[in-house]
This record gives sequence, structure tokens and C-alpha cells, in this order.
Amino acid sequence: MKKALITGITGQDGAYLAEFLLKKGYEVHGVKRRSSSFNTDRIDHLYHDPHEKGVKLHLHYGDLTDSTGLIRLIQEIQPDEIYNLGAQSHVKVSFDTPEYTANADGIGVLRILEAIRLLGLTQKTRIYQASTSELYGLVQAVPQSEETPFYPRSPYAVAKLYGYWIIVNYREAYGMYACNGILFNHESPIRGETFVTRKITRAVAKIALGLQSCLFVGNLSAQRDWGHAKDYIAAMWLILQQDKPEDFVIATGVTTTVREFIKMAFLELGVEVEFSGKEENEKGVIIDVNQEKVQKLGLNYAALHPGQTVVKVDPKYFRPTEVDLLIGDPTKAKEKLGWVPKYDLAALVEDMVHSDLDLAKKDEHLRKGGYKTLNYFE
Ligand code: NDP
Ligand code: GDR
Repeated sequence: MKKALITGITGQDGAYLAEFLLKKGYEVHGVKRRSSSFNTDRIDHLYHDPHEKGVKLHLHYGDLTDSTGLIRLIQEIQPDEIYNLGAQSHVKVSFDTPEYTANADGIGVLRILEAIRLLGLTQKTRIYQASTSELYGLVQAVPQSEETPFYPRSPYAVAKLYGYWIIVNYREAYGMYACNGILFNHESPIRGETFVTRKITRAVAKIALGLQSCLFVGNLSAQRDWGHAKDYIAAMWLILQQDKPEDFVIATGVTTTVREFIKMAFLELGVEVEFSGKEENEKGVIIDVNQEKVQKLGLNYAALHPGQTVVKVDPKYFRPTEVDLLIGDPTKAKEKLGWVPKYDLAALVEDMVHSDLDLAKKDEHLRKGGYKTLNYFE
């Protein structure tokens, strides 16, 4: 039985990957950070009491900023594969916490590589590094491929640039099976709530139920190549199953603006939104409501007036330096890995919007039933 170690197992990708590897028969070990409250929601369905027999998922406390802890874990587990998904992964937040981001996202990669080297596992343990399309940053050429030069535009991307090159360097210097997956944006119903797609689908669901009146966003013109996380974690695994270690771009090859994503999300619930105005003054207004669809979905028709402003720009969400356009070229992954995504953007939007609608309906139901959030300070 193969053993895999996943850093970042409590995150979006870590949760999907853990499920995927367990289904493949792996013994899965995950690194989680100590937190003052539970943060394992995304993997609770996979978790079994360690006292039960035949448990295949094991969680360990650890942190990418703590070398000795990582060395001890890797020594104990002796993994066949390490998926380094742990990171301070929010681009905007990296401008507020640049030093921490460099430590966890950049030097964290080095810590794992050195642990493997120190423990004499260079020929046993294969390493996947969660590299990112943010490396391309300021547009040099499109679509972006494995050959496109990097020009990072945030402390996050600069930290990930170090991670990318230290993987390449250890592969060349010590013959390690270490690879970068240069993944473009991938989303899902369990995407972190502050990334733009999830922020949009949560807000759209709440607006449609009359639980929220407006969505505030930043740069509506940013273009992203959005795929579904479920497709992308399969690529991570494939990257570690090849004869030769190599780096791969994983993307859909289609790019869309934030503005268009918002329109698609509203339309999924039968609400047509049109944008007008420029930059900070741009807003999205309802121009039509499909009554039949709205009723069928049990939405709050009264809350959805044509003429109502449902999207506004708040410049606080603008970034000091922005990445305007990402569109990936996944040709190499298609040819060498046989990787083909199952979800297109429409299927992704559908999955996310309906999942958030279910969650919002649950909230609404509890509120209507008189259940309030407990206030411990009353
Ligand atoms: P998430 O933000 O959902 O998850 C990040 C994970 O890293 C969480 O489990 C988090 O723990 C953990 N983590 C954060 N800091 C540390 C630390 N210092 N030590 C150990 N663990 C830490 O990210 P995603 O799942 O979306 O992304 C996975 C990886 O892929 C990240 O490295 C990200 O940068 C990269 N990536 C993501 C893309 C995307 O579109 N999703 C695209 C390209 C790359 P906790 O739950 O405690 O916060
Ligand atoms: P990104 O994702 O920065 O591409 O990084 P995010 O969803 O945060 O932003 C995408 C684009 O949307 C614009 N935007 C907003 N973004 C957020 N978060 N909130 C808003 O209100 C908002 N309004 C507009 C942003 O300016 C940006 O242009 C993600 C992360 O998962 C990284 O870890 C990963 O490496 C890259 O994707 C690929």
C-alpha cells in the first residue's frame, strides 16, 4: 500500500486529493495546523476515530514554518509521495503578510526538500509542489505554457517563484523526483469563501433568497482561466506517476472576466444582470427575472426587482499590483498525462451556485424556525 503525505489537507485541494487517494487505496497522512477552533470541516466525512481498525487517514499537527516537526513527521511516515499543498494562498492577504507568506510558501518548500535529503529518501519519496499561474503575473505572452517567462506580481507569487525553482534545482542537483504543477485557478463548492468565485456564488444565493442585498467586489475586468478542483487534483496525481519528473501547466484554455462570472452565476438562478459605469463606479443591476425559474427554485421573488443594484465596486478589494489576464495552454498535460478536464465553466458555475443555494436555504430555514446563532457573551 502506497503512503502519501499531504500538507494543506484541510484546504480545498487537500480535501479533494485525500478523498481521491483514499479511493485509490493509499494510506493518507495529512498535516494540519493547530487552531483554536475546529478547521477540519472539509475532511470530516473522511475521518474515522483512530481507535477503529483499518483506518487509512491519519492527521498530524505540523506547520511548514517548523523544520524539525516536518523532519520528524517524514521520518515516521516514510511517504512514497508528498503533495505540498500547504500555503498562505490568498494573493491579496500576501500584501498584508509578506514575510509570513515568504516563509510558509517559499522556504516551506525548501524545508520539505531538505528533510527528504537529510533522511536519505531522495530516491524513494516523490514530491509534488503546488505551483501557480500567478507566477506569470504581468502578461508576457498568451496562452501561458511551460515555456512562458515568469513575472510575479505579489508577495505570494514571489514566494511561489522560489518554491518553483528550488524544486527544479533539487531535481537537477540530487536526481529527486520533484515536480511543479503550474495550476491555473480552480474552484469548487468548498473553495475558500474569500476567493472571488465563492464570494460571488455565496452572495448570489443569499441575494436570491433575500438574505443579502448587494455584492461588493474589486476589479471586475480581471480575466481568469477557471477550472474545477476535482479535475485538477487528478492531474496532481498523474504528475507523480510518470517515468520522468517534469513540470506541467494545468488549465482549461478558456478565460473569463470576473464580471462575466457574476452574470453567469445570477443567470443560473434566472436573474439577468447588466453592468454599467466605469471602474470604481461600475455597478450591476437586475434587468430581468425569469419568474418561472425563480419560483421553481423557491427563491424570493420580492427580493429580485428589475432595476435593483446587486453588485457594487469597493476599491478596498483592488490590489497594489494586479494580474490582468491568465489563460493557460494545457497541451503538454493533455499529450503526456492524458489529462482532460470534465467540467467546463458553465458546469463549474452550476455546481457552485446550487451548492451555495442549498447552504443558504439551510440558514434561512434555521432562521425561520427561530434558531439563532448562540451568543456566548449575553
Ligand atoms: P487553501 O487556502 O484552501 O488551503 C491551504 C491549506 O494550506 C490549508 O489546509 C491551510 O491550513 C494550509 N496552510 C496554510 N499555511 C500553512 C502553514 N504555514 N503550514 C502548513 N499548512 C498551512 O488553498 P487551495 O486548496 O486552494 O490550494 C492548495 C495549494 O495550491 C496552495 O499552495 C495554493 O497556493 C496552490 N494553488 C491553488 C490554486 C487554486 O486555484 N486553488 C491554483 C494554483 C496553486 P488551514 O486550514 O489551517 O488554514
Ligand atoms: P487569485 O484568486 O488572486 O487569482 O488567486 P481570487 O479569486 O482571489 O482573485 C481572482 C481575481 O478576482 C479579482 N477580484 C476579487 N478577488 C477577491 N478575492 N475578492 C474580490 O472581491 C474581488 N473582486 C475582484 C482579483 O483582483 C483577481 O484579479 C487564486 C488563489 O487560489 C491562489 O492561491 C492561486 O495561486 C491562484 O488563484 C491561481
